[in-house]
Amino acid sequence: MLQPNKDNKSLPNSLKINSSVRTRFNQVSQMNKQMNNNNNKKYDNDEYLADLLNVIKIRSKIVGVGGAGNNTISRLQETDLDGAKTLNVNTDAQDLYYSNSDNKILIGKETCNGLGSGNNPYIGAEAAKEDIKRLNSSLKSDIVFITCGLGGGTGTGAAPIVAREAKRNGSLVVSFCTIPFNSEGYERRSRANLGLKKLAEFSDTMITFPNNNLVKIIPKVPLIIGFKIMDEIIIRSIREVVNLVNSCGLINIDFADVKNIFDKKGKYPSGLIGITESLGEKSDIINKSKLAIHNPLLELDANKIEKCLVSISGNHHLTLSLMDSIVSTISNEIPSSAQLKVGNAIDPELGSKIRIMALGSGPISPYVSAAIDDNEDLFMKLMS
Ligand SMILES: Nc1nc2c(ncn2[C@@H]2O[C@H](COP(=O)(O)OP(=O)(O)OP(=O)(O)O)[C@@H](O)[C@H]2O)c(=O)[nH]1
Ligand SMILES: [Mg+2]
Repeated sequence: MLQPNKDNKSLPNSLKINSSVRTRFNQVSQMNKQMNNNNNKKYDNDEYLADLLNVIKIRSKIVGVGGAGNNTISRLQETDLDGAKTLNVNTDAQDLYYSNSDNKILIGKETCNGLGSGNNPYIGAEAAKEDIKRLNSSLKSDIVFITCGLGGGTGTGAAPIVAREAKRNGSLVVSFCTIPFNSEGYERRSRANLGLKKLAEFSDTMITFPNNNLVKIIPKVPLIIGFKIMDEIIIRSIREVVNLVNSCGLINIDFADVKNIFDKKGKYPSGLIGITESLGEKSDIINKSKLAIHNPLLELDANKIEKCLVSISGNHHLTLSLMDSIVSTISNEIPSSAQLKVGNAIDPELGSKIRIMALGSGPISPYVSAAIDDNEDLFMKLMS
């Protein structure tokens, strides 16, 4: 099979421009009209189609900011991530050196001398501003996923600047961030509150994981293991969303569905994600479907869901009856007025397992609304 050609040899130079997917698609449409008028047979071949697929492919970038963000990206690189480029951004040269990503940017060489921000989000933001041009040009993508741990200096201060630059480039920005454990102290929580507000300003959707929710589920876990589990949850979430986006294209309405969920809505950008796996036994399928829509790590009210995308993956033996159980369980958990779209992917590597991913919009994270409303007391109370 002919593979999409990176050089787009059969397409004019204008299409190689780093423009948004919508612009690229419009350019292709214009070109097609001209080609039809000229009855130009040269373009009716596989080489052209392969190049076309490359041009309209959704470009995804995953950016880790600060120590926690860099860790997440390094571990994401170890998985079979396909179809997205990764970028690590840090003020700390050592952390950045030992991290693993497709590209790296050491921000704030003047401000921080490669030594980190010293827990100061203001310095983190200044460091990002120092390298604003390099950041901006590295972020040119259709979708930018940002990941960081809020509460320190670099992620908290620089991630909002990264999000702002990505938005300036016209990208859809989806931010995955953690809120510190209560035990990390008042200062960290307070910094997280301010950072969350700024990051929300430039994100289309925020997926906010309060670390404390992990304590509620597995109370005896040591801090370091807690961080590792959170990393794993974020990695899975990003990887599954990237896979979903990659299995779509502009010509496939599924990309519009993903965008429909993540596009900014109102004052509080807040999104739901839940991923579960089942071995396919009926009662387990029902439990795992409920768990996906009521992700206990997020504290979001499924009754407020307005739009919901459910992606069900399994091997070739996934039956219609199991699919039906998943969809009817989830339909019963969300308002009848909610828009529900279901996708199905075949993944032979899952063996007998069935993976359920729910994405939703409508419910608002209480952390996001408290931060945006400058209600620090409520933010602190939520964490206690
Ligand atoms: N999931 C996860 N969270 C972490 C990890 N390390 C730290 N965190 C969380 O992320 C928050 C910010 O920590 P870092 O990412 O190390 O801080 P930073 O952004 O590098 O900021 P500075 O080092 O102060 O410049 C912490 O308060 C923790 O809640 C990690 O390895 N995994
Ligand atoms: Mg750091």
